[in-house]
Formats: sequence, C-alpha cells, structure tokens
Amino acid sequence: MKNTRIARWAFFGAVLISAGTAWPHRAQVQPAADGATRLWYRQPAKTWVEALPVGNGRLGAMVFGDPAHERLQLNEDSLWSGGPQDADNPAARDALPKIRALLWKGRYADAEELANRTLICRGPGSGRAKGARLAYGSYQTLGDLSLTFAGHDNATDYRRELDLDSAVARVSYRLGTASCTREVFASHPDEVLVVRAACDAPGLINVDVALTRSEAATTAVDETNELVMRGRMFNGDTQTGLRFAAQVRALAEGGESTVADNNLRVRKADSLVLLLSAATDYALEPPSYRGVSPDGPTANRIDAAASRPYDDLRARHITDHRALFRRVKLDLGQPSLASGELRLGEATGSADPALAALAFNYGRYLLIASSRPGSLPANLQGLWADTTDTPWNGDYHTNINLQMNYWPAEVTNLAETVEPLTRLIEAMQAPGTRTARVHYGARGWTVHAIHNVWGFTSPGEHPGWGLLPTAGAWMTQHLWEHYAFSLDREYLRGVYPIMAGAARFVLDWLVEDPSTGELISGPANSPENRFVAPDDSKASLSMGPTMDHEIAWDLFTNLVEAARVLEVDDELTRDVANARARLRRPRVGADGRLMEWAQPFEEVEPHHRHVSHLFALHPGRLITHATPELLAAARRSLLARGDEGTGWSMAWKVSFWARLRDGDHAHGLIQRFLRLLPADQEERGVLSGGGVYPNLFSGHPPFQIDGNFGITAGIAEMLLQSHAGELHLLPALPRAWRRGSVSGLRARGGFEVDITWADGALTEATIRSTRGGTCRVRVGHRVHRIETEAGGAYRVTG
Ligand code: FUC
Repeated sequence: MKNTRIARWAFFGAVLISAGTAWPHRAQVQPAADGATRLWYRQPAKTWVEALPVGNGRLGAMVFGDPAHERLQLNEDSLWSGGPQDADNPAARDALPKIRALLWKGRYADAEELANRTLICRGPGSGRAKGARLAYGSYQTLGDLSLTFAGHDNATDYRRELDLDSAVARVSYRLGTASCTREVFASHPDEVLVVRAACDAPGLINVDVALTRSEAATTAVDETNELVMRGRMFNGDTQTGLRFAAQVRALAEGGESTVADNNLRVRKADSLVLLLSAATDYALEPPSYRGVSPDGPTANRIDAAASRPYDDLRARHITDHRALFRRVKLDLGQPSLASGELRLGEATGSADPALAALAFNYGRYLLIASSRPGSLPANLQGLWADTTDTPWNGDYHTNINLQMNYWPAEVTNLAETVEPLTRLIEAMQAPGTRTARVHYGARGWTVHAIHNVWGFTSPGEHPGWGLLPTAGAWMTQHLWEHYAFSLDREYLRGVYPIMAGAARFVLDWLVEDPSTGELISGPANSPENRFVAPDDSKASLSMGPTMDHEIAWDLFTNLVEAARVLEVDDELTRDVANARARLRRPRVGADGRLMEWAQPFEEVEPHHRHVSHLFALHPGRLITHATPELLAAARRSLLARGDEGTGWSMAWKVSFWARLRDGDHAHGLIQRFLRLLPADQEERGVLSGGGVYPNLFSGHPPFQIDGNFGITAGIAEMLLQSHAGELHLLPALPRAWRRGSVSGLRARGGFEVDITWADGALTEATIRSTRGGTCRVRVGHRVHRIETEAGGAYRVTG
C-alpha cells in the first residue's frame, strides 16, 4: 500500500516536471503583439484557479467561460461575516513585565506559557484561520451568476482570454456556421459588472439566468423583472450581521424576456446584456454595519448604467482602466516559441522572458482590479474568493502579506490604488489606540499580525505568530513611501499624525536591554519562525527579534524626515531621534549570517518561508551598499534560507536579490515562482513550495494574491531602485533579459523613468521630473548628478 502511494506521487511529479507533456490543465498563454498582456486558453475553466478574474476594486467576478453553462463567481469587497468586537486582553498589562523578566532569565518555555494565557487576544481570535462563524469573521463569496445557454453544447473553435490591457474577459466559439462571443468586465466608472453575449446569426441567445448563494441569501424576481438577491451575514453564530444585496437586469436585443422559477429567461434573442450591481451596509469609519438596506445603491447603479448603450459602458470602462494600466510598459522580448505561446509547467518554471513580463503586467492588472479609491484594500485574495471559509479568512495579514500587496503600487505608477490602504490604516487608529493602552499601557496605536474589516488590532490567538506589536509601525512605511514617491506635502501632513502615533507606541514599547543599554523590542516573535531555546524548548518569543528594531529604525528615520519636510520640531521628534541612536542595530553572527534574534539561536526550521530579519534590506533601507558588512551577512542569510518557499516567499526573495544586485539569482526565483501548480485540489499537496495556477494566480498554496503583487514589485526592483538616495538604473538585470525596455516606472523624489537596454547594458534612459530638484542617477559604477526642473525631461545614455 505504501509503495503504491509513493509511486502515485512520483507519477504526478513526473507529469508536472516534464516540459511539453500534455498536462490536462496546461495554461496556454499567448501575449498580444504589443506585449505580454493576454492570457488565453483553448478550454473553459473547470476549476476556480483556471477561471479569469475581473474587478473594479469593489465588485469582482471569476469568469469560467463554458459555452453552455457560464459561471461567474461573484465578489463584493466588504462582504464579511463577523462584526466589531473588543478582544483586547486586560490581563496583558500586568503580565508584560513578568514575561520580560522570565525571558531575561532565559526561561523561554515559562514565558511563552504565561504569554499564551495573558498577552494574546481575548476569545478565539481568528479561530485558527477559521473565523467565519466567529466575531472575527471571514471574507466570503457573494455567490454565482449562472447562465445556461440552450443549444450551445457543441461549440467548436473555442477560445477564452483575459486581455489585461482592456480588462475584458472574452469567450468566443462557433455554433455550426455562427460565431458567438461573450464579454465580461467590471466597470469602475459605472460601478456594475457587465456581461454581453451575442451570436452573428439571429435568435441564438436562449438563456436562463440565475443568481444564487450557498447560504444566508434569498433571490426573488422583483416587479421590474430583475433578479434581486438579499441576505444577512453571520456575526458570531447568529445571522444578524452585515446586510447585502445584488441585482441583475437583462437587456435583450430581439426575442423575448420572461421570468420563470426565480430565473430570468431570454428566448430567441440576438444579443443580451446583463448588468449586475451589489452593495452591503458596511462602513469603514468606524468599522461597523449600519443596519440599513443596501437596495438603494444597487438599484441606482443599475438604473444609471442601463441608460447607456453597451458600447458606451465598454468604452468608458476601457478608457478608465487604460488610464492606469498603460502608464507602464515592459518589453522583455517576444516569446521564444514561434507560435507565440508561453509555456508554464517545467520543474523550475519557464525561462521565457515574455512570461515574466506577463506576470509583471498581471500584478498591475490585479491591483487595479482589486484596489481603487473608495474600495477596501486588496485582501489576502485581492478581491476574489469562492467560498464562505476563505483561507485565513481572506483577511489582512500584517506580518508581510498586506504590505506586499502594495509593494508594486508606487513604483509601477499606480499610486491611486494606495488610497484604500491609507483609509484602512486611518481606521486602525481608534481600535489600535485602545489595544496599545490596554495591552501595554502605551501611548499611540498599533496592530498585530492580523486585521479584518471590523478593526481587529489585538494580538492573534497564539503568541508564536500573533504577538507582533510592530506591525502598525510597519504599516506606516506605506504612508511615508506614498510621500517619498510623490513629494505630496499635503498628503504627508494628513498622515503625519498616524506616523507620530505609531512612533509614540514604539517609543513606549521598546525597553532597555540591561546587558547592553540598547533599546530593544520584546516579548515578540520573528514572524513566524521558532528557535531552539537554551532551556531546550522550541520557542517563538524572545527579547530582541531583529525585525522589530529594523522596523523601528525605518519608522523613526521616516518620521525624522517627515518632520523636516513639515517643519515640525518638538518633543516627539527629539525623542525619536534619541531613541533611534540607542536602538539595537542588526548584528552579524559568528556564522556570518545576519542574526534573526538578539541571541545566536538555532532555527527550528532553517528554510522558513519568512525572512523577517532582512526587512532592513527590503522593504527597509537600513542595509544598502553603504553597509557592506551587513549586506554580506544578509546575502549569507538568504543563501542559508534557500530559494524554495511559498509563492509570496519566493516573490520577496526576488526583491532581496535585486537589492543585492544579483539579477541572475533574482531571475532564478522568478522561474521558480512561475512553476505550474496543479489546478485540482487533490494534487495540491504534491508540491511543497509555491507556484502559479493555470490562471497565473500565485499559490502559497492555496491561492494567495500577495505573490502576484510581490513578483511585480520584484521585477520592478530589478530594473530600477531609488531607496538609497539615488536612482539606480538596471541594478539587477539578469543575463536572460538581453534586451528590453521599460517606461513609466516611478522613483522616489518625484521622478518617472524610461529605460532601454541591449546586451545587458543601458542604451538610454529618460528621467522626467515632476517636482524639480537634484537627481542622482547611478549607471553601474558611475553616478550622474542632474539638477532638474519640474516638468523637465533628461536623457541619460549608457
Ligand atoms: C502569514 C504566513 C503564512 C500565510 C498567512 C496568510 O502568516 O506565514 O504562510 O501566508 O500569512
């Protein structure tokens, strides 16, 4: 029996790694002539990770594309179960000095045991990532829009695609001599999901339209022959939580429309347009449900959209999308196969540069689709989740994942997508201030490892991962970066109090290490790694995890710079400057690696997916080429950690290697990242590491969108860096990208950059200055100094 099992696993491995073998779910991905902006397939999606995502920030759909049985799995970004709660733990404050004392004495197991009883949240927290029926809640599917097309079973010449440049999902096929097409898009300007089905022979659109949800909803046909689904979410174990509504209107050309069995029925039409809108009664400030019916907004949006012809809706959508998407263009060369197809599926991924460009574009597409002004930020799955128990509740993990989602935003010229994140951080203030006070008796505010739409800022339910008091400080890096790229002083003035609150918290949280006099953090974990403690326990908590000090340095440095810009000079800025000078700095251990903890502990898992102590290398800026010893130690740490990991872990390592200026190593990680993961659930466990699904969604596994965003950020980091006071052009160009160009990337200091290269060297770059000022540009070992004027463009040659 045992042998059979091993043989079977080996078989799956062989299928997966043999290039060119007919893998049943092989993605056939072909770039358009104008660059890597199209995913296309010869079969409809059978599983969710083959379906194609569309979204307008708030409203999303996964398009399966079956000719006869179309399924659009729907999402609305505030559709959460659960509700606001006070999970702060009054026992924490008294226990804190006792736990510190135990840790100073080396009694790790005792400290952890006490922390487990006192320092974590009250109640079940996130329910070990199963919070759907708890107050914590879970992000959930809105349901399915199902279209059953009579007579469309024997389709030929089938093709489905997602065009990233127009943000339209398309299906095309033939029925005998007739050509049929389907288009789906989620419009941001008109706030509706739009579906159009048409054939070029009359009367072929015979379709039943149903709107369903597996729980907590009912669908009815209203007096105007529209489908209306209404429901209420569980908040804890009763169904008295968030209210939601979705509405569908059918506009048929020709034929007749009726209703039957709660379905819309269209017969003998030439074409059909469906408009879908959805809303909830969620409010972000303060996090709550309002207790009002969301029918009004859904109906108004449908009415407004229905007053426009389809072509107008489509044109408005495409114009809106392209205004963002077309700001950046990346050309890494044409696909290597003569057919133009891109191949996924080899053991180490694909070496095709065009596939890397497609992954880069996909991350930008997904960010535009899942994070728009007025929406909620992209969650662990962006906007797309197909169940009521989304992995890890589809929440906002703040020990890497939420941050990674926004790494590509500034550099790839999508700064508008940061607005939802800024508002979420603002909304953390009230609960995060209470948590800081109740747990630690500290000023300011914080959040820990997990956050939801209901303002959960307490530590998670296990200290090993949940006790991360510096996560709030980390979040403020995004506020600073938004300023650093734009030099928008008004924005900085608005967010400065949030940065100041995070700094006050960190000042109160740090304690003096009695043996060195340095300021250190603790008790806290180094996400989510464990070490072998001197008392032989496997421990998570210690005094002095390196990442915390790196985050504190980052915040203090950003705050001092922000204060200078805003001409603030007060007690806080002085305290911060003093504390920064006393802060423990990253150290190199006897083995040459950067120490993850204050003591030279051995890791329980040396290849752990988190590489938290390298925060200072990326996304921080404490470790640069100006600190060569630390840089060398970071490199050793990375080599020891290895390249394998979850999707997001590999994506992060691309940025690390880019900052180490090792393009080939970064490229190897992109190849790993682009390994094809099997689409169906049974086979998911076979691969230990991450990869991508047939729809290019990043796999932890399971699907987690941070990897998609992280890979885009990593590729940008290979082409342009600006964290160390200069614009570094092509800092980590791999040999595999022999020639190419990128345009529209942004750099800190208010610059926009176009770069062209050939044979591994810069041909030409153009730097556009939006604010004027000195621009230092590094090309290899040479640094040029350019005095720029706002609106000026400057040419740099290799
Ligand atoms: C972090 C990671 C896990 C997972 C979870 C959602 O805590 O350690 O791997 O990605 O977030």
